[in-house]
Amino acid sequence: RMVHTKCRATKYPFSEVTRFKISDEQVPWTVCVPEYDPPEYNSKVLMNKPWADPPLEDVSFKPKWNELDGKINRKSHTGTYRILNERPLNPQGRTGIKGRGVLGKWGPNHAADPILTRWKMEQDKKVLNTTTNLPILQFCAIQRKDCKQWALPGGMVDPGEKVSETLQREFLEEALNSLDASKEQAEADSKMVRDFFKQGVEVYKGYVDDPRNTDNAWMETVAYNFHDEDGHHVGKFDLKAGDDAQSVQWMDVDKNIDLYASHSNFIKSVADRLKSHW
Ligand code: RP5
Ligand code: MG
Ligand code: MG
Repeated sequence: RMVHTKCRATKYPFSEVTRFKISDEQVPWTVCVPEYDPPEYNSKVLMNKPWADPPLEDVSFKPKWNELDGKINRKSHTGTYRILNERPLNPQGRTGIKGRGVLGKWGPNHAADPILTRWKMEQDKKVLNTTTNLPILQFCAIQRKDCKQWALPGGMVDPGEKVSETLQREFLEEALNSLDASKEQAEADSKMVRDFFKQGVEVYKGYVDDPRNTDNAWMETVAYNFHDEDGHHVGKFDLKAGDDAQSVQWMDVDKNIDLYASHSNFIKSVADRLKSHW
């Protein structure tokens, strides 16, 4: 298993907080690091937000760790996480910062990522990479408004929501701008998406190396591939960025693409599965 790196970058996102520096070897909790003294950061943005947990000190807050807590899923895809001093511990190890940063939930924060793919075509033929001689896959990428990085059009699973619903909703919001579309357009798009998303394949379920992760709060996701083999379905959609996305495009799949968090690892699984150029 690879050690997380994106959530150890010096500066914590949307803050002036500097993470405590640790080496790769010092990441696992099982390795003793007596000098480890990370700063605590809890963003004020989370105060009184209905989608966010209360502060841990709040006496009325009694989270059920490692369980389905009402409508909030506090179970981890990675197995049972540890609780130390009444705080959930990041299953991947140290991040150089404690608290929950800007994440809404203590412990796992569940997301879902749709990976829509089609073949790169020219004059009705698949385009091959000149080095590997393998067909080039394209995936639907969005540019995040928050950090300007390219990413999958994923998002958080709402309390009580099914992952299959999150995948469709986030794709509609971020890549088809459903929140600003006319009622007619939004209905037509959601019907197309509902039909096309029937044939999804799970390619990843687990921890995400997200820059927002902390020692006590982290992202997890379920990523599904929805592949348009003949390019006649989503491959033809009129993409339009919306909500958290400022741009959207079909991006060529290649090992050198620099994506948000660990998204390129998920895309690699799709490239393997469809035997495309990587
Ligand atoms: C990543 O953050 C997940 O893989 C998903 O793409 C995303 C969800 O967060 P928001 O897009 O809602 O900020 O860790
Ligand atoms: Mg979103
Ligand atoms: Mg999003």
